[in-house]
Amino acid sequence: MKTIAIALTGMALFAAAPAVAQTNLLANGSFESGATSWTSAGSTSFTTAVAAGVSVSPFPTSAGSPDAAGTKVAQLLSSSGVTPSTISQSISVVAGTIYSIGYDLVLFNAAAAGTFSTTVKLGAVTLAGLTVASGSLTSGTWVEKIVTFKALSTGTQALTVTYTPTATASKSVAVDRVYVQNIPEPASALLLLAGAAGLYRVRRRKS
Ligand SMILES: [Ca+2]
Repeated sequence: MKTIAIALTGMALFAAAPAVAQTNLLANGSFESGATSWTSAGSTSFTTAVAAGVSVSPFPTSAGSPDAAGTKVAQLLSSSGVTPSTISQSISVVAGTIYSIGYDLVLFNAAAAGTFSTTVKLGAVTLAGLTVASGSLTSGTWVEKIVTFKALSTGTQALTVTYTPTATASKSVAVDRVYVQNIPEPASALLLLAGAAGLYRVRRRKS
């Protein structure tokens, strides 16, 4: 009976805890399902990293993304002039909640003329810490960008990654592991730990 009680306690704690951390609020944030769940404009391609002429590894080891790198990326190109290319996906955010938002990107087609900048917006807000200029990138080396963001209103917001080239044959970028995750409040994290401890004790008793 005692074992069952502990198990139920553990489950109750898990159930009481809010959204589990390390879950990406974006679907298909690593583009392993191609364009699924994303809206795109301009010149974009959802393809293998090999086709983009870059390697998918090594990624930064301090990655904040919950998604595996996999084999596919989103390429943002400039083959239709200097029109910006965008990928975007809508998510629900809650006022007062703090989110961790980030992505990985890599420069390819480095020999091309021109430059680009890549920016990320949530709704109408530009997430300044996620802006990358091509001049700061080394071809073939993945860079990870992360910011924290506190939502000021509740509702649906589009997360948009925009690539803005300065020339038709501009250097291009591949993007991977785009994510938005809740940062759990300390109380939530403690509840999760307590739940995990309860389950661990049950397993110990059964073995
Ligand atoms: Ca991927």
